[in-house]
Amino acid sequence: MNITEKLIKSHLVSGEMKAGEEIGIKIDQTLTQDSTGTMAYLQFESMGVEKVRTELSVAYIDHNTLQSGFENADDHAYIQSVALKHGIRVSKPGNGICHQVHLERFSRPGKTLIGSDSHTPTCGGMGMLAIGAGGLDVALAMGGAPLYLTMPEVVKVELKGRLAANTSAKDIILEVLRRLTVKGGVGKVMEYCGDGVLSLSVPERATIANMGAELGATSSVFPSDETTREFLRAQGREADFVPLAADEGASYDDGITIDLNILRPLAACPHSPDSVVPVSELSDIKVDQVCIGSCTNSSYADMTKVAAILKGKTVHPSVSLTISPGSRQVLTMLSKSGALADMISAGARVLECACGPCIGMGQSPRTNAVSVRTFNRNFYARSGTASANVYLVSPETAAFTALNGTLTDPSRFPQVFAQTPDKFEINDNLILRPEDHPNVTVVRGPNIKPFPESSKLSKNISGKALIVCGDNITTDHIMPSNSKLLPYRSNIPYLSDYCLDPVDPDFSERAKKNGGGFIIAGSNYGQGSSREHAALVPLYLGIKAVLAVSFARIHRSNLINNGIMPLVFADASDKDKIKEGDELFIADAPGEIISGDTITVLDKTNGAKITAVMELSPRLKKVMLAGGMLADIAAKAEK
Ligand code: MIC
Ligand code: SF4
Repeated sequence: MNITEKLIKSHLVSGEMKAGEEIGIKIDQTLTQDSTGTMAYLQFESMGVEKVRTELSVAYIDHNTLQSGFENADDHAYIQSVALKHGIRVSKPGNGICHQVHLERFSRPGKTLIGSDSHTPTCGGMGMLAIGAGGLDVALAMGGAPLYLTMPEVVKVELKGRLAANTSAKDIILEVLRRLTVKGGVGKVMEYCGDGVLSLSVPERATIANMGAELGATSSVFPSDETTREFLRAQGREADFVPLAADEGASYDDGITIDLNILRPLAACPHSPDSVVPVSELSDIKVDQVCIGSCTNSSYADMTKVAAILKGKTVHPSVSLTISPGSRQVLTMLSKSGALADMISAGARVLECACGPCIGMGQSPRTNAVSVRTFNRNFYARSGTASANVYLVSPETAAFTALNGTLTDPSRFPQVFAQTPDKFEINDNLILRPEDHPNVTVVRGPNIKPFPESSKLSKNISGKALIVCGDNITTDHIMPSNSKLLPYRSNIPYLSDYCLDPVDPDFSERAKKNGGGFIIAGSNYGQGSSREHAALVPLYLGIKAVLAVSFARIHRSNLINNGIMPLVFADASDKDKIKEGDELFIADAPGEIISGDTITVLDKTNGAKITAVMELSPRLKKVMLAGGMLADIAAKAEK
């Protein structure tokens, strides 16, 4: 068996391990973050479970840390109290980005983890099966339910040789993205092997596993070896180590090989993580902003490389450089080692340990700016400035770029080395344990609004095609997130005014005027984040189905969980038959779901009969018919 099969087999509770079949796996650990967490906990509360049934559940507060009004602080107070009440640990704001802190303090090889954040696979760098999911799936797992998913195909990614000077783990995953694209990983787990893996530290492996999310992959997995043991020992957690490797001659569904020796620094160009070219081809581009951090590149190792590059120099006059260390552990160690002083002296603006600019919480660049970031997503308008051009690069490329003012290939410079400590600074005093807080009362400020409820699937469904979108529509398009909107993650009515705003600012009004309808889309609809709001808001607007060429995994589950039909064109060219404003009609949707896998959509405006596919397991058919997961649970409870 390969590693993925071993991890799945040891957690399998239902189904057969055949690619494409639905399987259920036991979940050992869960994580939530605050921007998806409020909804997840409201849903968890509605299930009536007293204490979580996982081995470990952690609620992180790391996204909405810009408290420009009472809203974010209300969310924090709600999350902290509701989590402690139900047996969940709380990582307070300032403690760091969920994925970095989880890797440092809680990740354990051989275990399963789901998180209400698409970059949860970061802990795949530690030999975990770590999967991003919608908040409702995480709420269910906290209640002890298995995670149901399609048995993935496993892709062998063989890394050969060693990285050249100032070439980075980030360049490895950018190379994978260049080859496979943002939809190349859908339905797959990327499993890394080869002698090249041996030379990568756990944080480097985590960078690669993190950005596997941009491939659309279910997860990414690394072996657990002596390097893993060393990392755990340095975190004071050697007892958590178990070895994990693929069997000799293990089989895989597909494979690619990357020769690290010839890999050169790469950059993802605007506006997609797969628009990858060598940095050396971009050297004429003048840069206005450089942002270093995010769950992809904010480890102590990354930060010490950046500090070494900046030491004794000054940031270019036209560049604003921000640095957000990934965790308080990283920040404390940078301050003790003097590396922080090197950054500050060079002119870096040091931000708190949080997601920050990655999700547009501050530091939106100026109009038409070029912003170079070590982050994982450069989707259109995500930075908060629609006209900005964002490039994704390694920490080495970012640091040299900040000094030079133009996109700079770091391999032209002498090698800089990361510091790899024998012992990390361990201080978990910002992680609250429920056993220390036995009598908590849940705090609900005025920003906490109930989530919209779905209703039983109607027999006949009619409505207008409200919008016809292109390929690769992200959840950042469907439900934008930035400093102005993130404070309203618990307020679906407010958010509904901004649905699909970057694609068409009139969409929301049109949807409201028509009492809902259909969304028509191209391939990979809903790529990117796990935010359930990209389904909850359309539900609130009365969207009955999304008819697309294909869907991203997490968003498809979120639609089903919320009773919205994810329909796939049987013939992709049929998409061109539907024009915005066409009247669409589905006769006897429940009957069609019960009897098969196809749904006929009639375009009443032009008479076209379009066949759409909706492959659902018997379990999901029930969910769809009931009108969503919570409705299905309620119906079962009534019985
Ligand atoms: C993101 O990077 O897009 C986010 C913000 O972390 C999201 C979660 C969210 O929208 O709250 C994700 O990746 O799932
Ligand atoms: Fe936070 Fe950005 Fe990572 Fe999302 S991708 S978890 S916003 S740092």
